[in-house]
Amino acid sequence: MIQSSELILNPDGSVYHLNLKPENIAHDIIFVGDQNRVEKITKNFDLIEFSQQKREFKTQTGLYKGKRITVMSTGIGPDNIDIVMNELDALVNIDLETRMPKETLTSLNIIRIGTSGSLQDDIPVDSFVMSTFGLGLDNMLRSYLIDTVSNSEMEDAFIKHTNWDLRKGKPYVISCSEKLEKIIESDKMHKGITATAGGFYGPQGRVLRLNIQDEELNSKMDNFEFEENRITNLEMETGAIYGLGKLLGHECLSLNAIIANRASGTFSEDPYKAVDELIAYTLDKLSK
Ligand code: R1P
Repeated sequence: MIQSSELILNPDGSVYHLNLKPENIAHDIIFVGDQNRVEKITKNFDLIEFSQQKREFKTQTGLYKGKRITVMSTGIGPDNIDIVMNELDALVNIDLETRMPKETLTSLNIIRIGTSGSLQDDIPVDSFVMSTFGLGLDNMLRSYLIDTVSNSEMEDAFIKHTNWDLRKGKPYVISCSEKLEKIIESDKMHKGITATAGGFYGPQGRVLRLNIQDEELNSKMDNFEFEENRITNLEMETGAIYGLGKLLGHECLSLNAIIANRASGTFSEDPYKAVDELIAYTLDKLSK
């Protein structure tokens, strides 16, 4: 039995941070970072059956062309993903009354619709990237036993190529769901490795007033290649979603609207339009 200090439930029986009960979520789930992006998706729904918000975690469940979908904001960063993935998994795979893991496990389909900065000149602002791998630079996942799900060869190649300082922790590499990749892919999507940083400024090579440990890191990431995979973009959630998804048995795919190009130093003139187009693209693919 899982103790109440470990799996915390609210007085109404909902999970602690997400404030959700098992019946509130669909098996197809869309993650967004920004809570204001949830309704940009659900305004396209035929109906919304459930809405909830606690802190940055806003959830709506409804029907899109007859398909039940939950849309949820995760907020920013891998630490939030730890909360969201564990509590979502608890909703389907732990009996919240007996506090025992279920014998028959449920696998959720989880798609992130995020924003991101491209590292490559040929992936311009307003384009879309599908993350075939998540490269976690953030360390969150290293609290779990990840050897069975991580790609240690690519990790080692990345560490060598960038001369990575292991005092910052050890990068990890996790692949996307091939099942979801097949459903969502098309010519419109760039594909590549998405690097996930544990912060927005120094951890992504941005210098305002502080010196950073490795000023060359972005350009070294830009020319990293492993078995014809290159690093396309940099954001803050994908590696953590892929890692916890693989460990817990869920299918996960991360899609990003490119709103900044770090190689050329440009930013989208209309980032909301790029996100709206990625939302329309994803809903269309999911409803087929
Ligand atoms: C940083 O501004 C945030 O934007 C990106 C990053 O991953 C980080 O969460 O994604 P979202 O727009 O989905 O939040």
